Amino acid sequence: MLTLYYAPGACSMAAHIILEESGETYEPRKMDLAKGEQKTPEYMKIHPMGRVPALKLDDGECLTENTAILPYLGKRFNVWPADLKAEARAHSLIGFLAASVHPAHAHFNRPERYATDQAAFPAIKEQGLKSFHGYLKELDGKLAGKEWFSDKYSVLDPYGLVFYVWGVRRGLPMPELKNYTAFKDRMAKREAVGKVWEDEKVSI
Ligand SMILES: N[C@@H](CCC(=O)N[C@@H](CS)C(=O)NCC(=O)O)C(=O)O
Repeated sequence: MLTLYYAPGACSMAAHIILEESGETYEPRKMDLAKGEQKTPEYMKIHPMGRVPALKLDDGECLTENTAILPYLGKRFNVWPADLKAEARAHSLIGFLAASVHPAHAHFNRPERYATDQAAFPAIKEQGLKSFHGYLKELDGKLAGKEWFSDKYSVLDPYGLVFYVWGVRRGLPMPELKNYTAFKDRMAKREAVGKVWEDEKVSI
């Protein structure tokens, strides 16, 4: 059985939604990041960086990083593009979300990762939020005339949804992003998304 280590409202929400939609029985292990549960020696054996998500596989091996976990779940549960080029595009989007969009947000949320001098924090936060907002606009553009990020529903969609939620949480003018907002509305109608949002106390 798969075990998902996740935290409310975190980027692990993508894997959480996919597992809920899979219909397969899995073990959800909720972590309290504010209490530092991700930094306990026990958890650091599962995820050496002390982050979520982590996915424990049926044989006990642990996968970390959305860039690995999401393709794994997508292929296992048939929510991954089959076509060679579409698959390459999926990797491209996951890379963009994990390596650009998420770190931009981290500059706002975790400035202490980027400077020891606290006086630098306001500038780091301001630029991080600005970059994050710019990336959200790019995501809005990618959804123009499309229902989902790929040709059909895939793991890209729950992952894309995470950053919409964060945009709302940061008070960005998300309704201005028409395609992204319509996408969020489509996602919100999915039963598993409602279930996960209830569990993770997401209200947007
Ligand atoms: N590159 C990682 C990022 C994981 C990550 O930063 N997770 C955050 C939550 S969104 C976390 O666990 N933060 C806890 C901490 O930094 O202490 C991935 O995509 O899996």
